[in-house]
Amino acid sequence: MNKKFLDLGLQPLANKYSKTFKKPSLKNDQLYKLTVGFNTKTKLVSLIKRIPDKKMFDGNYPYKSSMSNMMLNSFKNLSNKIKKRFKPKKFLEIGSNDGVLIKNFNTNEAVCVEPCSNLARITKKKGYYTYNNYWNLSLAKKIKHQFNKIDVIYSANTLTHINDLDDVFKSISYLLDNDGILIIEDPSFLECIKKGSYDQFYNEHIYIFSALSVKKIISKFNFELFDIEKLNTHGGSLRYYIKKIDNKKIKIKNTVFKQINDEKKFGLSKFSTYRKFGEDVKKSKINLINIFKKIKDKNKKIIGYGATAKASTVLNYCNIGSDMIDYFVDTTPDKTNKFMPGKNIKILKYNKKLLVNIDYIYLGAWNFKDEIFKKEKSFIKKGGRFITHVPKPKII
Ligand code: JHZ
Repeated sequence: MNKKFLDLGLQPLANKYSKTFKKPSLKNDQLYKLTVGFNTKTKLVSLIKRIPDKKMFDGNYPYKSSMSNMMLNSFKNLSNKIKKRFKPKKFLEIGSNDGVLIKNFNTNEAVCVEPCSNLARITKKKGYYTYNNYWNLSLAKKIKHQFNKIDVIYSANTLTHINDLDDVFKSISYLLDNDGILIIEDPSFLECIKKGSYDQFYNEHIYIFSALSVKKIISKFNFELFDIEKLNTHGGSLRYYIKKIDNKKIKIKNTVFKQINDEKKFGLSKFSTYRKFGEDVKKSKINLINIFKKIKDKNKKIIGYGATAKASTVLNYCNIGSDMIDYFVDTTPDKTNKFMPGKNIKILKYNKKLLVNIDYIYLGAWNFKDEIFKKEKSFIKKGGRFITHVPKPKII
């Protein structure tokens, strides 16, 4: 039932930035085949080969959600909204990262779940009850024992990272109060197709959700969608509001029918749409490589901006290395002075001086384009240009 539609070749683990560069090898299990399939029955898009959790989410996870103003604002607004709309007495976040959302709650009203110990330590230090565990049924039982039921469970960019979705929703159903609310947000597959952002796929993103697929999975656990919000974070995400079917106090909003309708109209129920996306990605690769080659033929200097997991997919799929990109700049301390996964391109700590005498910047963090353009006005003023592959490979 899981029909392959996208082949992104051999890829290293994204988010594994090493201090010294060594070409990853298949033999040492440092490369894996990144292929993506569509399940015609469940409508779920998923990676065909999965990597064990422990290889990805450990005590050295470098990504911190607090690294951008856009995310700080988005989470601040959301916490106000949750407090106003649902008034939770006990709020739980699955995948609390560095506490970017939870810090807007009091320590006695919020509980964190975070498998990466370096991140769990941050929220623990701030006084939040933090379980340094993977999300699963035995953890849900432990939390229930300690706190009884939870009335709002929230998870952003996390559930799509967990292999066993049945266990995910079964555990949530176990812990969530009968009148409780589950809110999840993740990149939208519809936006991914519209934007040609194939780089949403890397080892960590086992699934890319659509409203169609979420509706199907949650129905197995007696849940239903009652509201959907469109977000511009992470290149276009959806925030799904979910309740237990037996809870009749909450009415289902039109946003749910509208999103599902839009997805059906676009063709997200049909394999042919996915197959076409796979073909478009091949063209995107050729066009991006041509842009880089043309620029390099003129001996111009290119650097990368935002050493994202997404950029790792693009560089490895398109085979773009240090012959094209001199270095990446990034604000994340744990990525500094390391190499892009699979490529001998160094990541330097962001500093405006690193943009001087640079002709082109490849936007690794294209999802923060507006924030970056605002920050780099002087680069643009001096004639500097950006390269992106979203929605089509081009120079801006
Ligand atoms: P960003 C990560 O993906 C991994 P990535 C993960 N699997 C996931 O699902 C998503 O996040 C949500 C830097 N930056 O958010 C900071 C600057 O240097 O697109 C980050 O390293 N300067 C959990 O890695 C990177 O860019 C800036 O001005 O694809 C952004 O990474 C800004 C705005 C960002 O996620």
